[in-house]
Amino acid sequence: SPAVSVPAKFAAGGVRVALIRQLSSGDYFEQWLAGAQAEAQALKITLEVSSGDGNNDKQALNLEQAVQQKADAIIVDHGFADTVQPAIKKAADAGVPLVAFDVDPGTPEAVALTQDDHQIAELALGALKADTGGTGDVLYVYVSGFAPLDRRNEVWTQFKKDNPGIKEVAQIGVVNNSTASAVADQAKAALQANPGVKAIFAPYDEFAKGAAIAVKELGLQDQIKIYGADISTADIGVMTEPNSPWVATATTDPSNVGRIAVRAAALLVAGEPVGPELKIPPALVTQKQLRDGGIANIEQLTGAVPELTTPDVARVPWAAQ
Ligand code: SR1
Repeated sequence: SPAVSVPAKFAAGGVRVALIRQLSSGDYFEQWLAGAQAEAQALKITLEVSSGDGNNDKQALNLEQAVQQKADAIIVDHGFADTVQPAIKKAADAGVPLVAFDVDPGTPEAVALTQDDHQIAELALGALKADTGGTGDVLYVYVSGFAPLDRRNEVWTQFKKDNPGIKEVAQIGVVNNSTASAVADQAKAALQANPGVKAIFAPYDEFAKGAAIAVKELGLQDQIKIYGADISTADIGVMTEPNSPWVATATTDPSNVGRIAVRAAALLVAGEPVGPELKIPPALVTQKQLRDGGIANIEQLTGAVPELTTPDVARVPWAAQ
């Protein structure tokens, strides 16, 4: 049974949390939202969701509206520092509790929630190094400005210095409402221009999916392997299909991270302590592990890799265990 009684405002179902998103399309963001919604329902929180759909000014406006509408707490999900930080500051000045996921809030008053992006890149690149022996032409997929991708890029930059046999022959990347197909088009062109590529570092699942489409369409599955980030049931399908080039991904459980964001917001509303930073560790998931384990979906994966579930992070003391 719960360690403390349910705060009255939660018991009455009177808590409103605004979730202010930069992006909403794609497996990662859909799973994250599903987790946030499930946790909100469990805690009797009304989650008011908006998305900028890639329009950063729209996201900032949504954030300002949430302050005006007196949300009990605000979760900012992704975004660019220059557009969201002024609105985050207004929210903090108004005393609204804040959780910032995958964006630098620019103020210590907001809880900064991240996945361990450095470890995500290190795990994926460790697999790439093991398979390539630390030499060979590599295609890199990256878009700057997204905090998690920028952190993964720091690791890639150091990795290239530490492994001079690795040559980045091209960098591609786009983030939009159809990232995978846009990256597939770019990857096809890059691979045709660089016929010696033997690995693709694509640390976002939409990037990895796009890269896999390109490799398959060019018939290069025997030559090129893909090292990605993130996971979904659809991604597991891509990784395990016959002759798939996507051999490893470093990932959290996205829905678990969405749950944590809502728990952290709930704790702030209740005046309970939450660390200034919450960093969720990833695990490396390989194609071999998925195939050998007969793992076909996220539920089976989290059963096989229980560390992807982190119930002690931002645990809510009044919630049923
Ligand atoms: C466009 S940023 C995409 C990344 O955000 C989250 O951190 C996911 O891990 C994804 O790779």
